[in-house]
Amino acid sequence: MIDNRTTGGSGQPGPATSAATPRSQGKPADPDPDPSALARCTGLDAAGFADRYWSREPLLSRAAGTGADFSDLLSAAAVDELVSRRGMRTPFLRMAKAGSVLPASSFTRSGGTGASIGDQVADDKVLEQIAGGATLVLQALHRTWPPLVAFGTELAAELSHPVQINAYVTPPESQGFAPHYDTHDVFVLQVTGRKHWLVHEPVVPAPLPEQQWEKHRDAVTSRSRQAPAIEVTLEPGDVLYLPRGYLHSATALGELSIHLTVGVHPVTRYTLIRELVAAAAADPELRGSLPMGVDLSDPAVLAPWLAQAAEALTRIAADPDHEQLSRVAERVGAELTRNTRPAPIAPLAQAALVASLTDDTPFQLRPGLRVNRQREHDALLIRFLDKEISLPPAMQPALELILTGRALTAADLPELSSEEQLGLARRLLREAVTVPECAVLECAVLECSPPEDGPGSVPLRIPGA
Ligand SMILES: O=C(O)CCC(=O)C(=O)O
Repeated sequence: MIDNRTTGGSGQPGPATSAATPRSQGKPADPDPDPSALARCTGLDAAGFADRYWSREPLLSRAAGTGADFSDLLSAAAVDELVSRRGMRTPFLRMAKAGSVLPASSFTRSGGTGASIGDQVADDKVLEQIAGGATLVLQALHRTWPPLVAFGTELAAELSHPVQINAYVTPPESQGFAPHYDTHDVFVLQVTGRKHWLVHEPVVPAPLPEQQWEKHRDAVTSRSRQAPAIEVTLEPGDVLYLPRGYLHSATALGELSIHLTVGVHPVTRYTLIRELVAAAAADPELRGSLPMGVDLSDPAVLAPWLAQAAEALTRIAADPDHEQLSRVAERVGAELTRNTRPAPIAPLAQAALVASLTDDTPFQLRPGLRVNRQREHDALLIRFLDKEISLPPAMQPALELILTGRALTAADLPELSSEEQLGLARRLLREAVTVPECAVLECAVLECSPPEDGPGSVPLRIPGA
């Protein structure tokens, strides 16, 4: 039964139950003809979403209130193309039916001569499985489907946490997955058709990646038999935000349903503790041995030593100039770099541009690229992705200007001769630190934080967010 409260009646965004709060609690985003990715997901400005909902409360945003429409991001025709013409392989796709995941052999086979690897999608088998009621999941579309590559890059920059995007394609009157929770937050974007969702309160609030639902199967099953916290039918353009841990399951209604699930993998306080402890290995005091001749399994014996170790960690954490604290920040930055994909580049177009570059060719920082710069032994070290390059320190002002994300030409680069300007512009294009101005990815221009002295990452944000 559908809880009528969940439909919002007036079509205004509103709570499904007390657990899903109305958008009116935050500041509605200005009616913007070109809303940001986050505003499309929430109908709110970034501050309104951050203050009230982020990582805290479910949020239901109705298309009737936000005017959202996601048909530019994916369509049934796009799913057909992905399944039949792109040679997709597992684990980029999965299928599930009535709560069970199907074996890959039931929807894959070899692609024949010249493409014989056996785990490629078999379009005819997918057709058969969908006709039999199975749900198709296309995974990691933020990597492979251009509109979602752009959307995912923009959203990750706005949230400053990594995102992934999967699509769920469910035939009428069918359910793919059993009730479960995810260890990442989700924005569920209904693209086409209608899907009925049941959501239950977490059995493990804010679970970490190592706290998967399968380890709590009995608790999940028993909670999912209770009355749901939220019961809602999503229609095209509706979005449901669920912080990690909320149990969910969904059934397509009378027509084919396609939804996108944007998973947000947050950096957590636990990440900080983990990295703080890792950085503490550099501290000789914290490497010290515990006393001999005592029972180290006795809590009473351990207590003062534990208090002392915790105090040393607190000292590190409380001192903004502490060397170990910079190390924690570096390690968090490295994790974000590993998990966040910058905008794609076009290697051939980029190489052609390097060859033809003049002092008035516009270029910009590659959107979504995290860049760490550091002065070391009279060199300026630039770290990004898994690469490191070294530049003469005199190029720092020019580099800082590039890191602002603005569109520039070589002639704009300060404090360099025209030969050095062209040399730096060519080098950064060849290293894929910069790209032709918005030629590769249609996206918002990203701004960087003001330059700092010493080591520092460049947190990217959307102007005005
Ligand atoms: O549609 C389904 O069966 C489940 C969807 C889901 O778990 C998700 O979108 O995260």
